[in-house]
Amino acid sequence: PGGAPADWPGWPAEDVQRYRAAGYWRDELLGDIPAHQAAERPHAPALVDGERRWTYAELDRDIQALSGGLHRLGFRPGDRVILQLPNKAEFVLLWFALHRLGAVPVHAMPGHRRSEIGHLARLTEAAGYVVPDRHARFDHRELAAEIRENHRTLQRVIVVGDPGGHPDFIPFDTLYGDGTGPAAPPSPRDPGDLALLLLSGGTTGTPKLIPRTHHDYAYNARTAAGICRLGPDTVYLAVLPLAFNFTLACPGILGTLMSGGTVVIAPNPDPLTAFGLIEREGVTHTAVNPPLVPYWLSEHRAHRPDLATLQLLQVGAARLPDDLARRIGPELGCRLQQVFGMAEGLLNLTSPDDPEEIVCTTQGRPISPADEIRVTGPDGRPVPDGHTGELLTRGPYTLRGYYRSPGHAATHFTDDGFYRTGDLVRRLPTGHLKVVGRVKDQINRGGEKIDATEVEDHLLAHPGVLQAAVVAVPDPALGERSVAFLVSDGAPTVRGIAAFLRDRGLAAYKAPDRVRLIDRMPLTAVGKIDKNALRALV
Ligand code: J2J
Repeated sequence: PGGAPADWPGWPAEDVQRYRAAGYWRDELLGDIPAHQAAERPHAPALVDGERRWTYAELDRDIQALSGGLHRLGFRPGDRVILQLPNKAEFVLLWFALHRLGAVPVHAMPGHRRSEIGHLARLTEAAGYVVPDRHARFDHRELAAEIRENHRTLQRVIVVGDPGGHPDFIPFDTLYGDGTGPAAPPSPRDPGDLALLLLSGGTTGTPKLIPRTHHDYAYNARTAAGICRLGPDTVYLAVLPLAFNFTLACPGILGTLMSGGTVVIAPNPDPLTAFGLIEREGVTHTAVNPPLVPYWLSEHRAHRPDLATLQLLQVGAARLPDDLARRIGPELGCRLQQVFGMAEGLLNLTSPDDPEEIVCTTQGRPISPADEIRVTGPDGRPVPDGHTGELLTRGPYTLRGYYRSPGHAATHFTDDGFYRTGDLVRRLPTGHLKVVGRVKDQINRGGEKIDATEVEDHLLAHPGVLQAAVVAVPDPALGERSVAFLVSDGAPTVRGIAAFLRDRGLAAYKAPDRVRLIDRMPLTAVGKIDKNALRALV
């Protein structure tokens, strides 16, 4: 059902054979990882969330019980289930329980609202939706009720916490039953089947979904874990959202659990929360985005926490300024690793063996020898090393097309299957990449991606707005911020626009940070809105 080949283009047969023969793709299902580890090291610590702790045996037992509960509720292999949870152990438990059953988690971010979730529900025909009761002063049960009302396929809502005034919502805790019931029948899925759906940052108006398979995703996590030298002694602190590809699999939670290490969940990204957990749990590895780095440095100076166990701080999702990068080692006493990744696949890491200069000034190199890289100029032809061009890539864990979206094949992929990243890079002779810009119409707001077209389409629905263009402008704290240029017969304000977009169900982080009214849009020679000219106005 979910993995019907018509829903997404897989890899061509000869590549499948090549990736298998090379040992990149193995016959492993993501849902089997906890059971394998439980057999090997039952009493080793696997997961920590606040005062709650699981050994591998306990983790496996709970996942089995949950999978049985999901099965009794009627979830079946191939069913898509939208998972929208903040940083809590339940995310990890449910993610594996869905895989154990053969169901397909659809990753939503905690900040997503009616517009994004409705789109996911429609596109995936999801059978279920998992939410917290309340999070960040928002009642997710109300959103869930509205989504279910409007999507007939979506019958079951699972609530982590109190289902409130919704008697037919299923409290997460009841999925365990009495803990002795049968697990779901073993997943009948193939490692090449669709395993999960990740949201793309998007550049085409509506968010696109990225199909990831069991063997490609496991390969991604295992390879990253090898480069980061994870092992049974690793203690990984999950600071960024668990649903983020970076936190989950680069190497993140998945790489740590595959290595027999311990995952510790940070309930929020506050540096003092992280420092407390690093000291208490002996954290060895963690990952943050560039806007968090100055806070880590200043709070470290102010509070002098003992970070002696911390070996590696990964930083990625947006460009880390070189000067900031250089301060991390000396001030925090750990190694920096730059991470340039994308939910679509390709992952670049600096290595612990790279010289300091490379670690501080590049965004790493591809993790797999089978990652193919092309850097092309405006004419589509490869540029020499050291010159700027668009990054194109193909490989054993990079998608060949979006989910249920054949229309995007021509714009986002070459005829021979390379994915156009939309990122402008320079490649050094060592293979390391420097990210120097972007050709895609996107704002990278401190690591959160905003699709300009998506926001513009919503703005044009405003009765007072005649024309709209959203552009990125530099920002000292976030790297970039969004500015909406509007041609309007009214006087819309930032707050008014934010309220309008919120009412339309758009996630709050997509609302423009600034609004500027102009008389008419500057146009390019072919009559399109000239965004370079707009940026120059700021
Ligand atoms: C500049 N731009 C970067 C970096 C990502 C690991 C890390 C990050 C992501 C991620 C991820 C960048 N410097 N170091 O999935 O597994 C921008 C690029 C890229 C886009 C992808 C992972 N690291 N970027 O950020 O799917 O523009 O994934 O194409 O959210 O983020 O965004 P996303």
